[in-house]
Amino acid sequence: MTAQRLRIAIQSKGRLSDGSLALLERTGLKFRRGRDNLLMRVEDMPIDVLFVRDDDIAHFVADGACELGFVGLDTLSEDGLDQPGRGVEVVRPLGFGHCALKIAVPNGMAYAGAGDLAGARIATSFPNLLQRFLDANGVAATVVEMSGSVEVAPRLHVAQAICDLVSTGATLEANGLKAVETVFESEVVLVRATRELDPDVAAVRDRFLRRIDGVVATKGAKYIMLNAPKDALPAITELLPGAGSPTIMPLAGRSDAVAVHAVCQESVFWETLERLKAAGASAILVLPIEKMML
Ligand code: PRT
Ligand code: ZN
Repeated sequence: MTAQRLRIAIQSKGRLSDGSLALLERTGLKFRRGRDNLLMRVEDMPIDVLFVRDDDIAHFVADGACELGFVGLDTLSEDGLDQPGRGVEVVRPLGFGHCALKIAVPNGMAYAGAGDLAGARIATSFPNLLQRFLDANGVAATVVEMSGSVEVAPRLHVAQAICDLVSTGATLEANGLKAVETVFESEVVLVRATRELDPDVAAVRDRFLRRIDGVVATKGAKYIMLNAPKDALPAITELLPGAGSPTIMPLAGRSDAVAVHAVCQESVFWETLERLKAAGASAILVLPIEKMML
């Protein structure tokens, strides 16, 4: 009997595929080259990566075709798979694929609030999320479902408003539309099957999840080293962005100053360094972090 393998579904072709692959590569797994369009095998762990359409990812996880998936929270919620008892649960956000589902109307249209949408036709590929927003705001409008090119609906007089994903806003602008309401904020999340797994597969899953935690946690994290006068230590520690308790070490031949080392979870800007310097810090070094296991 062949050993069972952990299966992870990611988007095959689209906005999420590059980010998903890049994240997998950063976990240090060795992928077998010559990947076809459907499957990629990991050489050093019993893991297969399945390339599928984003709409199928969460369903595959729920139905038993795979154990983990990288999927947009928008798609997961639109399909109702974010609800308890559907066989899927969100493990963690993955920090890419950010966008927002927004309602937009033609630039020339006056808009004072959600009430102005009463009686309107609103075109969208996310009918459930839109309907949930309309219900929550007590607005009776007609949801017109479109599978793509939603932004052209007002010009075609198919609808007066649209509800679509926005990232830069360039598409809305190019189509003479303005965003007026945010219906849902999304990013890519890691989902797992809630069913009980074979213990060996569960062990591989847990090992993989720890690696993903390490990769996502190190994104943007920096290691700061500096020297500080002892009496400036409280002020300097306060300035370190997103650091837990820093390590304080003696400096050879100095009784008035110490070395401070800290992992900063947030971005470290030049302004931060300038403030640290002004507070008395010297010899400030900021280093990238390659791997982290918490
Ligand atoms: O073939 P498959 O079914 O796998 O792909 P798809 O066509 O369904 O999805 P795809 O690849 O277009 O999008 C997948 C996911 O990417 C979405 O579910 C979101 O979670 C995420 N995402 C992030 C986006 C955007 N940003 C985005 N900007 N998805 C779509 N858009 C579109 C939007 O619909 C609009 O047409 O980009 C346009 C707006 O972009 P801006 O930059 O002009 O604002
Ligand atoms: Zn899709």
